[in-house]
Amino acid sequence: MTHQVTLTQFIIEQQRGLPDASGTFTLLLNNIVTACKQISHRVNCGALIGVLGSAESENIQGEVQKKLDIITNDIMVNALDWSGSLGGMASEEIDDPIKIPKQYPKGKYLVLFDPLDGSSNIDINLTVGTIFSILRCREGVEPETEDFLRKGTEQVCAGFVLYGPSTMLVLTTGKGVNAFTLDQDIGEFILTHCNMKIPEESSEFAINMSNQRFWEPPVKRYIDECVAGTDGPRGKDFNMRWVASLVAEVYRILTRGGIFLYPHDLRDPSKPGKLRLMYEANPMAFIIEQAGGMCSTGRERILDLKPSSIHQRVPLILGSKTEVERIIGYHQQD
Ligand code: FBP
Repeated sequence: MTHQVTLTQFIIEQQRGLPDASGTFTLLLNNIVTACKQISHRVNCGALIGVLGSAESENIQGEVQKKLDIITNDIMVNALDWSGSLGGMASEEIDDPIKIPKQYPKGKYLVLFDPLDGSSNIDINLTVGTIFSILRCREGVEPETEDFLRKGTEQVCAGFVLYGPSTMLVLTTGKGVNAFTLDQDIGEFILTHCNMKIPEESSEFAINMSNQRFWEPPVKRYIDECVAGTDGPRGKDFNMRWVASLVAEVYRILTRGGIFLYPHDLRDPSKPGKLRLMYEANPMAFIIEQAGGMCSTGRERILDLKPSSIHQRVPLILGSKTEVERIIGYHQQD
């Protein structure tokens, strides 16, 4: 029988030999994974346990929260606050950084997360996910908001869990991208996709076409050329997908290439894009770059942006390298 590598074995082997490896990071990751298994179970049971539908509340983004937005946020917080590995947390669903309760020790990491990405898909039984980003922090002090506002290049780990036909974890610690599939029978994530690499070229794009009239000229030009197919300057046909779940779009791009755009939107100058830098764009950018792809606002590399607030929004363009380079080129010519 072939030996199956569990996530725990994979992480311990990756950490072995690192000069400052104390096991704290392994514990933190283990706790995130435990939370995600609980979320996977809730998402899977859906209407059977009454978790679908809206709650009577809005989050900091002014979006109506789903019941599962609140439940999954609580699952993450409760799985992480006691461990002693964290100095603090930040969540899409909570306005300010979440403090570690006084009775627990504070640790050397910060975690930022979107507990349920793509939650508009939950009631129609499509793929959703949890996204997380891990940063180091000053040990033993109460982190201020400023301590969280660090460039994506400073992430020590990023990952997302996909609750789809199977539950999968995609992970990077800066040494490539690996994906693990949850074996529901034994409750373990098993390494199933080693060292994932995004094909450099592709002919598939993902964008919400209903926002077309609000796009800037470089994005409009790129999509117009894709849609023109063999009759246009690209001389080939393109395919389109839009799941409306960032986790699902990124996973598709990791497996067969392509490009995803949630570009700058001229509708509302106070919102430069829809997606959030710190717990959506940054972790995805770390993963995409580690898999050989690119991630940009169209004008700047996502990982080089200096965040101005925890819930900051950014334009997001990610995927196969040559396609992202082309769009950056169109922005430079604009
Ligand atoms: P949430 O975090 O509120 O779920 O929003 C993020 C997101 O769902 C992304 O996963 C997805 O790419 C995008 O919004 C879909 O946006 P739209 O509603 O324009 O299709």
